[in-house]
Amino acid sequence: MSAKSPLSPEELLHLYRKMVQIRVFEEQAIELFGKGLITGTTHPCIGQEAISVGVCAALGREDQVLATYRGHGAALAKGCSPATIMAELLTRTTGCCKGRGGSMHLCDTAQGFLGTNAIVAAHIPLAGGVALSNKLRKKPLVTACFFGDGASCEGEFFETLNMAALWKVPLIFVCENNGYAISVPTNLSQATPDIADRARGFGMTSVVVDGNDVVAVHLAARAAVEEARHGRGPIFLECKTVRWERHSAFSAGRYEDPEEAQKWKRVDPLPRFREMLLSSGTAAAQLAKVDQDCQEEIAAAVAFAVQSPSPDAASLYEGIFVE
Ligand SMILES: Cc1ncc(C[n+]2csc(CCOP(=O)(O)OP(=O)(O)O)c2C)c(N)n1
Repeated sequence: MSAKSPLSPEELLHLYRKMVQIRVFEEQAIELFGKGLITGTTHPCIGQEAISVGVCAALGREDQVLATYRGHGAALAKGCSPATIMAELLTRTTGCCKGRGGSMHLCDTAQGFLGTNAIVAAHIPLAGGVALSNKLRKKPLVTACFFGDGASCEGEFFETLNMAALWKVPLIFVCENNGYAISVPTNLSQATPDIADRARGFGMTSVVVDGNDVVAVHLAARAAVEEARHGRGPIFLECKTVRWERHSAFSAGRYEDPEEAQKWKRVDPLPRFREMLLSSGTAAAQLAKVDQDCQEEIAAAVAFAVQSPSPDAASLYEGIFVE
């Protein structure tokens, strides 16, 4: 199986398992949203799984990740439990943030998952601060920060690139360029086709990678982690992908052209990777077993979340102030 791949069969299967886990999780989240069990909204990362999985598989357990409101995949890829993430989506007491955060505010510091953020680009300077802290404290940790193409138009994006490059902090900027910010296509908001070019302007190593090819993302991330870990960071990875049929599980940012809404399916990273594994010798039964395991794991996560209690009104002020 691995004759042509630089990755071992175990590594390839791990990437596949994580991608399926995230896909099934997101499908269930959409279903629960439809049933009214997720209040507010939720932003699936369907079709973008290869990015979070490829990057997080290159990180160690103590390395840190910050992500956006489209961050369920990053949380799972970093090793957070599907049950506690699902419970958080349903704002239950058993959620990773005790039901205080919901879909857009996930955090599990024990897994090095430092949080998702509903404010576009707000976590980018936070990630810069985390990486600077690691550098000043001489901790050999790498921080990865996921964000979208829309976020790369915010001022704090540029400020963080500048300071991170100036201070050589161990940070990997991971731009998930899915071509849209809600309803605005990148060709109407970006002056240059490659966002990676902006990072080069700050003197940073900057790579454009096919974000729908999990192996390509993983190899690029491995190289980036190696650089950052040895003081040669920060590194910029622009992962080109295609957004799912709408911005969120709510109707926002729906493509007007039904043909465009299906575009992500033509480049869907999951069947593509499955094909690659099958053609290089992985047994279909082995992949089917992974699919089945993930279905069962996420069904158990949903049952756990649905059966968990909502927070008591009397606990409203708990966990807000530092004692
Ligand atoms: C500072 C700020 N401005 C606007 C919004 C509203 N908003 C939510 S998501 C979004 C689009 C962001 O697009 P992008 O960064 O490309 O990420 P994607 O949703 O495509 O993953 C906007 C404008 C917000 N949450 N925060």
